[in-house]
Amino acid sequence: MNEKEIKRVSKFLSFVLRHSPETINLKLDENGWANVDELILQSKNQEVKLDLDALTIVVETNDKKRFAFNEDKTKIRASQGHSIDIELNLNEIEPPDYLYHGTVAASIDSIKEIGLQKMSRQHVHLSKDKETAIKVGGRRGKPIILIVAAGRMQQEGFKFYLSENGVWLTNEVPAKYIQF
Ligand code: HQG
Repeated sequence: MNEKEIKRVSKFLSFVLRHSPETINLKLDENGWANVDELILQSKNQEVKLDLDALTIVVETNDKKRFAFNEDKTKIRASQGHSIDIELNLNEIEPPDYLYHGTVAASIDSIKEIGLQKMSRQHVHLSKDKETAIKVGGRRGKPIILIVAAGRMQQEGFKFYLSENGVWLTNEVPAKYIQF
């Protein structure tokens, strides 16, 4: 598989495993796992060609490690980024003092007013370094990097989680913890 094919499969998996499994009549369990055989079968009439080899390549080589298998490779799920309501069973964990969020100018006024919100996802996504945040913000235009006082938030009762692929997650970030 070349880069382009890997990206296509990754995009397709993001769509069905994070947002819209019903599009291909796929059922996810309450923890977001899809049965691998069922996923392959239900993808037969789609434009991407899915088999166990393709899934393995995407799980292993994907730059962000967006997807993970269970131990015996019978199930697959997205490690974060869902808009559908699933329980990832993330453990609460102490964040570093500062985390970063990449966004764009058009969102700044609203963020100043109501803080960072989950929008359509299950969590607010934060990055451990500025470089990653620049990439995340850069998906939408010229990136603006916000610095989040995560350590102080946690001390004041907010919960933090770390997804399997290293994305920091929380439920909201009130504006007073954000350095603009
Ligand atoms: C913005 C990618 C107005 C927020 C990335 C962002 C990430 C507000 C957008 C993951 C707001 C939501 C998530 C407020 C937040 N008013 N705008 N109060 N609060 N926003 O895509 O963080 O490639 O849901 O700044 O790497 O951009 O998909 O979140 O611009 O980890 O694996 O609302 O998606 O990962 O956008 O990205 P998103 P995000 P994948």
